[in-house]
Amino acid sequence: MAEPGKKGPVYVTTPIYYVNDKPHIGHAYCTILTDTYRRFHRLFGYDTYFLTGVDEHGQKVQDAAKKRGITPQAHCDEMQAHFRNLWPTLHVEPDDFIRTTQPRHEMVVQKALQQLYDKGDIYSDEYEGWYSPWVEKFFTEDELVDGKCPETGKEVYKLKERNYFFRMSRYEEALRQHIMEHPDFLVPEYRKNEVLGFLKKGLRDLCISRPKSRLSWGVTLPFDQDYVTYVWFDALLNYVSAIGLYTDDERFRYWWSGVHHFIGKDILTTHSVYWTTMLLALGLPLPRHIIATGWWLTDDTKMSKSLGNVVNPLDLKEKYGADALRYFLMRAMVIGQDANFSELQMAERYNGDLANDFGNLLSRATKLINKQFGPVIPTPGEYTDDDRALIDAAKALPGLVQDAVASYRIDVAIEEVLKFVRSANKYFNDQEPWAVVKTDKQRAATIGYVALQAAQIAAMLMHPIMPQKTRDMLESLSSKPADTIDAIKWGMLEPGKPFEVLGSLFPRIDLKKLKAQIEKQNEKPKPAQTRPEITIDDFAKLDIRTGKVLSAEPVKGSNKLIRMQIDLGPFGKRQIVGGLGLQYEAQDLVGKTVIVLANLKPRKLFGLESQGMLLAAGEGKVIALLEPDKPVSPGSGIS
Ligand code: ME8
Repeated sequence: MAEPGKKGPVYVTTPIYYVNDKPHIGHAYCTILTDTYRRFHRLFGYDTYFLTGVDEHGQKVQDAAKKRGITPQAHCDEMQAHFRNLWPTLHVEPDDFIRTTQPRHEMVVQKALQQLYDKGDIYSDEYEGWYSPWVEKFFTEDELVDGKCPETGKEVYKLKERNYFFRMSRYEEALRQHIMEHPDFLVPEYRKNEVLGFLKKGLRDLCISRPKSRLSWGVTLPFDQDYVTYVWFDALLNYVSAIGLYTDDERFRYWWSGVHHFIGKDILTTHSVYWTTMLLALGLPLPRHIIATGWWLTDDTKMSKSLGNVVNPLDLKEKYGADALRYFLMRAMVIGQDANFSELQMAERYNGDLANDFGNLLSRATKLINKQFGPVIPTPGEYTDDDRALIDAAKALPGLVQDAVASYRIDVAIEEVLKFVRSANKYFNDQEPWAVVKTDKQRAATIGYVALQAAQIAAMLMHPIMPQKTRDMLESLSSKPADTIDAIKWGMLEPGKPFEVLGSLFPRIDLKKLKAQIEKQNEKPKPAQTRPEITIDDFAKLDIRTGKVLSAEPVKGSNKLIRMQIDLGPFGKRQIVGGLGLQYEAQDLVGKTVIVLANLKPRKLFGLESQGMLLAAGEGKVIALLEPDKPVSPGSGIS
């Protein structure tokens, strides 16, 4: 039941992240967004619960652990800490952190599997398809690209395997109907067409198992000990296992009735189709909202570890502070759309919005009042029309913020607060309290109070975005973050209470220096210089030909030199002595077709005449003999 006086439940979830990856800015974004959304709803008076966690089963984890020579469990125990420990440093405060290897979760997965098996929604069947070991997936004939794995372009193999299937097709119509009847189910709404398009192709049943002979790191099927369930069937259930499905029905029903899944658009199908049909089959209500975010890109490409273009949230946090990072991520992205990540843009916003506008209001007002009246919140006198204009804007602000957040426009909510802060800064400038104080102390006190009250309101409304900085600001005014939005009222700032003049809340970033740094990082190393130019006539002087190695033996007394007899076809046989001994065993060279510089002046090495030179690539430890990529006869010319 909701706590007395609270609005209904808002249960927010992030995807559970693959434990094998290190968290990057994309993971941080989705988690900070969920945290922010939760903090806003707590402020709006809702009863809230926030779940995040990690996805620990699957082939990649099993393989990574094997490579390290440790158990998958030990590997997971270590890796999950990257995520668990990151969140508090970014002022993210989940209520629970779930791991799919926890018994509380595995128990729910097994019960759900059994329930669906008993009801005939899971069945076993022989599956034949093109299997790509590189991505551990089966593909149909028409999904292949030029007969190869569509994701890696590598070889695929025809594989027949008995597996278990979830009768997803049975729920196609019910899902379509739900989507049509609930326009706010998928956020942004335009995602609806994507999912309906997917359904239009016809839902196939979903393979949900892997034989243990292939993959053992998973949850065992309760009705067949030789199989584990495949990643998604396991992972998606985290959302319900964490809140008491099968163990605490009242708790489960309560939180489940207000669930908001925050996910990236890459996993929209798994959430809006696999997960929803699983829920329909289990007889459970569908999620209230699935919010699919866009991607952070670098140079218009999705960040991914394999591309090596990821931005590390910890680096940015060290440089700008967690709150400034949160501010940028929430301000710069419109939920659902992609955005390019640029540190320079982040620094520009930081200087413009936070140092110049948001932090400046409080800092200027407290400094001036302190100078004129001492560190005590002044008592306002009668308000003028100018004061009233700002007061009206302040009174409207909580409603504007609430509306923007309710329509998932956190960027707009921030902009509303910033707009207000800018007008408060302008008000302070225009009123010139530093001049007014000379003739009218009361008026100067009123201006001071109005500015401080405006700063307090702005800080309270910005608290969900920047929890620590705003707390510092509020504490400096003998205040604290508001418990509910209704408490954010003009006049709540108490005259007579002490305040503290804070040092710079958002010290300015030196953009010139940053630009220089970035330029330096992006500087491409100058290409190495080749040897001086030659003409084609110079090149034509070289007589390069293919040759076949007839015999090869190490040269006595040398650890490097190998003496070879090479057949140059019409040009006869040659003895060539080459320094290949550290790279090749002499006998392995016999039979190879090599490339020979045939008109090199002979010279003696260890008393043996070498009548030419073999061409090889590389230097130092790696030397590779050049070879034609098709058979050619000895003595063929090279041009
Ligand atoms: O998919 N921009 O985990 P995952 C924005 N374990 N968000 C991004 C992003 C980017 N460049 N890259 C990743 C999985 N994300 C499954 C989920 S849930 C039952 C199982 C975010 O570690 C985005 O939210 O690959 C995306 O959906 C999530 O990270 C995927 O994390």
